[in-house]
Amino acid sequence: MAVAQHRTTLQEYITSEWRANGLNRGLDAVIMAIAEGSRRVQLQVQQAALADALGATGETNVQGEIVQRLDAASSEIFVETLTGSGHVAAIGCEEIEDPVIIDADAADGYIVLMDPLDGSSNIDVAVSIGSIFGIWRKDPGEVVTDESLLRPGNQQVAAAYVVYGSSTVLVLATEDSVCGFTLDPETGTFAVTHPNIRIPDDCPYYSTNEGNNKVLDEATRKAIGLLRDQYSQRYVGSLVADFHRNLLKGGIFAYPADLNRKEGRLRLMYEANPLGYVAEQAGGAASTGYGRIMDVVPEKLHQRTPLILGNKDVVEATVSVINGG
Ligand code: AHM
Ligand code: MG
Repeated sequence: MAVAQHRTTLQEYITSEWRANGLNRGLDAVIMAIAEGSRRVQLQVQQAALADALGATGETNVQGEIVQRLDAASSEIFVETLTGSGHVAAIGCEEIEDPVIIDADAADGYIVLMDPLDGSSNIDVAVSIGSIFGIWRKDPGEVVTDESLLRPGNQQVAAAYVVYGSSTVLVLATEDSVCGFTLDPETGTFAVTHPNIRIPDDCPYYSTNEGNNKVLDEATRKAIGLLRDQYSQRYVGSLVADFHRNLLKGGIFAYPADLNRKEGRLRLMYEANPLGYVAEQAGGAASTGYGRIMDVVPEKLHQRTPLILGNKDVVEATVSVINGG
């Protein structure tokens, strides 16, 4: 095999590009903690069946959902690596009912909201899953409390997600850029493979759970019908994987409110806000169906939201139809 070219590692990227641009202090340590956690989680994902680590823990989380053993293991790993970064004041996690306050008055401290293992229904069947992180900066002098986690998405300073798929890819969005890094499983390092990600102008795909069609209101059913008429469907059932494909290839993801779930299915703070931030930084858009995701003022850590996410013009057209346009 030909010798691979040297690629900029995540650490080099942060050091050379971010520091030069006046990176928020301490954010580099938080990102490297996410990368280290992801490396460890992907090892567990790869080895889960061999290690008898698949299946459920027997517990349900705060949303009443069955906790898979890898959900719990991933949560523990990221809490450990983020705590070790020395710059995380608090963590909010899908699998943990209350905020985890690490260091309430940490200097250069951050608040991280995470879904440590997204796509739980795909864990046991070797289908792509992922991790999602929204990152907020604690105010100088602020002593973090549980309420401090309830910040709107428009105050995020960065967001990241990781796809554990046929390769492991970490996508990092800051106010400067969106960049993708692929894990080299032999060295355990992430290197730049997708610089300056912009969502393509074309939108070949729509991603939605068609099984929910029967519980949509008339306007939303019409909006989904228009997507069906125009685009090819791709639906993995892991939000991270569906979003990643649509970000690189063009596409729209829709999990709208329905008659049974007026509040939506997905979680605002650690699914919709971070991916909304990535989408917007890459030229896309994220909506509840009624307004911008990142402008929602959160009331609860685990609150749900409808989510329409992807190519800006297609998101806007879909939202318009949902609202009777
Ligand atoms: P999870 O965080 O418990 O894995 O649930 C969220 C997942 C998303 O990854 C995915 O988009 C959605 O649930 C799929 O839901 P459905 O099975 O209703 O289509
Ligand atoms: Mg999830």
